[in-house]
Amino acid sequence: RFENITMAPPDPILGVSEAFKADTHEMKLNLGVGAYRTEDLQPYVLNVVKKAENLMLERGDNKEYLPIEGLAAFNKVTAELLFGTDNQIILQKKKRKSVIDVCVFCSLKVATIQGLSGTGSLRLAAALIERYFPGAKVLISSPTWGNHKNIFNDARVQWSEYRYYDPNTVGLDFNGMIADIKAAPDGSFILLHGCAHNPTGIDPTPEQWEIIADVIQEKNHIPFFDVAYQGFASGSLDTDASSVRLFAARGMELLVAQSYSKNLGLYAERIGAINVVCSTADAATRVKSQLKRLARPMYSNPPVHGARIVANVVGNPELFSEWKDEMEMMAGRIKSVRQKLYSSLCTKEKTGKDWSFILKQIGMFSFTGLNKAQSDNMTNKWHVYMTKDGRISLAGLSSAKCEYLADAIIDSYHN
Ligand code: PLP
Ligand code: TYF
Repeated sequence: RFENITMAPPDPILGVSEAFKADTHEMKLNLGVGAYRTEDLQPYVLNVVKKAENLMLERGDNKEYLPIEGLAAFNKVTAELLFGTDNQIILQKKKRKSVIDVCVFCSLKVATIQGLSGTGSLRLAAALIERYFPGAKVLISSPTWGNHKNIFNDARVQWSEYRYYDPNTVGLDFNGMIADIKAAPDGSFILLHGCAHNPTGIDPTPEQWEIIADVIQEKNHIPFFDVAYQGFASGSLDTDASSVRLFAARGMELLVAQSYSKNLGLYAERIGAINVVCSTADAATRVKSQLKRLARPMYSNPPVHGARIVANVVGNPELFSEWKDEMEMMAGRIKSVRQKLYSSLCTKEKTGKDWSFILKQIGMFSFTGLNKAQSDNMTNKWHVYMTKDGRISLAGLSSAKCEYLADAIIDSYHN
């Protein structure tokens, strides 16, 4: 009976926005959810998105169902964006059929299907693991994006954590990470944030990625990338995909979930993809058929609008180049408030505390090192809304509010 159902806890990230809305203080600041804001702290719709939508209207695109695997033009460009257009694993071999060259899609070594953004794509991959790798374990970083645990719990996939964050240095615990990946049962799935680690903003260096790949290969593990911020870490789409490409270049099998929520600002369109890189094109065809089989009873087929936007932007050289400019602008704004926050902290801090970790972190977030009580002080006293793990979203900060935020952080630290 429904009467017996208890209250579910609120989402620790999305719940912050609810509390923010209810606050009437004039200085209130929402640094909870990772969503890009303009300098006026307003949501931002990219110009290239508006242009793509206009094109779609002009063409009179219809609203017919998509196939289970999603929009073909989207799947093609999304894999290209991730792996690079000239990557061997996605180059379509041409087979001669009669007099016409026919592109044979099944010659790809990667099975790509459109997913319900990053979350839905991760969930589909989790379902694949649950069905075809019974008993396999997924290793996730400590800490990680909170929803990872929910996703694997609901898919009934076992997970455990590998060390990642070192509170003493507010940096990467690389030795701990490597030791834990080594200690995991052979053939485990290792969940890695492709770039701009959420929540810490701390990424391995290219040299460290090589070592991570070595260990994963030695242990016969399967890397499972979550790429939610391609373009948002460095401002360059290619640079931010280099971790994934490094693994792919070694000929490893891998899973990669992609999201366009952040880099194209398509949060509510729910557009992303799951890519499964296999060792043969044959295996990729079979995996794809199974992904479709998993998707069918879950949601039948994915939504078309966001997929068309991505296909139009990434697939059109002019819009693609404009997108890169806009992304650089967004990443640049975040970098500039990061710098300003750092300078304000250094000027105001009287104890000589070293704040340089803030500059070393990348992407939308900064992990401040504030504990739960200090984070509560930020919210209760200063009306700064953030997650209780000490993460702040710099995408929700304006340069006008950096000084205020620095006061709040310093007060909370010494609280
Ligand atoms: N993975 C990470 C690490 C994230 O930070 C997010 C949130 O942006 C996602 C996945 C998925 O987000 P979405 O479902 O909106 O694509
Ligand atoms: O970490 C964040 O803020 C983003 C947005 O259930 C998000 O990843 C947060 C929670 C959630 C979905 C997206």
